[in-house]
Amino acid sequence: MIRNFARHKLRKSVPIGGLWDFVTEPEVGARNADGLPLQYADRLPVPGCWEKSIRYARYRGRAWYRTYFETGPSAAVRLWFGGVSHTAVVFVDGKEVGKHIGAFTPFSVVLPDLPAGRHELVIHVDNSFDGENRIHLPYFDWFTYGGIIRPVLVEELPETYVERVHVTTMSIDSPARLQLDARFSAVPNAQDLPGQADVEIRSGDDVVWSGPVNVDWEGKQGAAKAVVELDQPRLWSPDDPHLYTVEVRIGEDDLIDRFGVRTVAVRGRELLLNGKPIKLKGFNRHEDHPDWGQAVPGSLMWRDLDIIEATGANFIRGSHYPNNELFLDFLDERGILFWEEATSWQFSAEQLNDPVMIEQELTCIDEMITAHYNHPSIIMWGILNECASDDPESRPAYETLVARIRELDATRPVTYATHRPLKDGCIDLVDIASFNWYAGWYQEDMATWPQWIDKIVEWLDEIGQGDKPIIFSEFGAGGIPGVHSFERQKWSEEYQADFLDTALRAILNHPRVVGAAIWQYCDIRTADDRFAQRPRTFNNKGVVDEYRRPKLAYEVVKRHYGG
Ligand code: ADA
Repeated sequence: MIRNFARHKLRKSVPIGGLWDFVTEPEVGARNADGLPLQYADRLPVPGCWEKSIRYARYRGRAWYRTYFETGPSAAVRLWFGGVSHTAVVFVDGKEVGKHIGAFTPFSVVLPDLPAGRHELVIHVDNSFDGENRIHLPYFDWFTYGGIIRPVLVEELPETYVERVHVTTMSIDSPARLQLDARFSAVPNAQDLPGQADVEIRSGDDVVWSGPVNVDWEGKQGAAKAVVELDQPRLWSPDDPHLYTVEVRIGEDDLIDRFGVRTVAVRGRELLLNGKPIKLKGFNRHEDHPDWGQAVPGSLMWRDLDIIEATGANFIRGSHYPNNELFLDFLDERGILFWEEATSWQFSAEQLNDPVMIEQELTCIDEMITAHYNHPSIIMWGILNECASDDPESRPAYETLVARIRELDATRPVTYATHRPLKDGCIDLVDIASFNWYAGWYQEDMATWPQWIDKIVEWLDEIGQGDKPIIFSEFGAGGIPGVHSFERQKWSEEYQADFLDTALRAILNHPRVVGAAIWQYCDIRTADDRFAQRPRTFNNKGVVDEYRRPKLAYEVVKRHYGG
């Protein structure tokens, strides 16, 4: 399962997962003239994380994957990668054809004039912490796996093809107004650049809008824009997560995507969905499981959503990176609201002043928003989790990243999770003030929750930022599965349950707070270096453990969230 609907009727698009040849860098023997290995010691599943094969359970570094694919006659071949962790160099028939930094965003390589036939595909994958990568670092409080962690596709393209289509809801009253923005490309020696593309919008099987749209070409890049009016739109919402389909055809190529007709907005202290205030009750969720690492299969994603929804939650924060698009498809279908953020974790002001790292963050933002724009479940974009937002030296980085998000998407609110309340210096740049706070775990006593919320709210008012929605984007306590204590000591399931009971009562009942995201949904593996503060080398703040077995806290959350 790659996506939960067909993306094409015309374009040939073939998944090439399966067992690929594999060899780690130190095991490479003889190489060819281009430096590629001649022999591969092993075979590993793709998608997958190599740490989930016992031989490579503790391997960190560089490794080679190889497979073969067949193509028919076409003007170009596109290789699409859903995510390679965390750096990939791509070789086709021995030649380097592409490179990508960042584990969690899709990228592709287009090869014009690749002859029909059998081709060798080699990927040099790197999860080490040296080299050019600046956005996956060894101190993060989650484990950075190695491997081709998301699916791979081989696509055959004609001379002109659809790159993407973005659909924006401009207004929802009948007739709803939608803005359509489609982008096209042509291969370098394309003869004919069609002046029109055809668009069809469907609700279920009914075509509700169709028409030709004009395509303007600049060189080999084409763009088409149109305003679409829909009578009696069926709005997307958690109660009725209705999805429309948009199909774009140009010449012999097509692309199908799904969208929801809905608006998200901030009005003063309120967060509005379709013009009505919403309250977010949710969890932070990492993509991780002891058996699959970050290459979480679709069936587990679906089960995670069962477990989350059964608490009464309506919201997930995808901490701390862009999520697998299949998961986003599921959120769209189930009507669960989502905060998606670009990859980051506790960067210092010095790191935020490194132009290479900012470039990599910008690429991550570009790829995330371009690919995920149409998902109605995404109701806000996030950046820079717990970075040095209190240091004036960091401000330019916040300004640059927020500006890029607004340039790519003017419709969704922007936020970042700060753990520096009372001294943060960038909240004026974003639409929602989001706080990570751990009163009763890292700070003081859990009984101080109500006072802390008041203090944070007063401080926001004092700095002139009080007219914004407030989210508690993280709060949680470690509960080691199976550890019980009459004394309700830290690390026991009882302490964790008490903590969440106290924090949720304070957060959900506070009139100024519109959202809560518990840290966290499930226990996750963390970086080895964190062993001293993280028993089992896990972040143990999940309300279910790493195998999704409930802890005492799960029922407590359910009572608060109304499940
Ligand atoms: C931070 C961070 C999380 C996690 C959490 C914790 O708030 O954003 O990724 O590390 O703390 O468990 O301490």
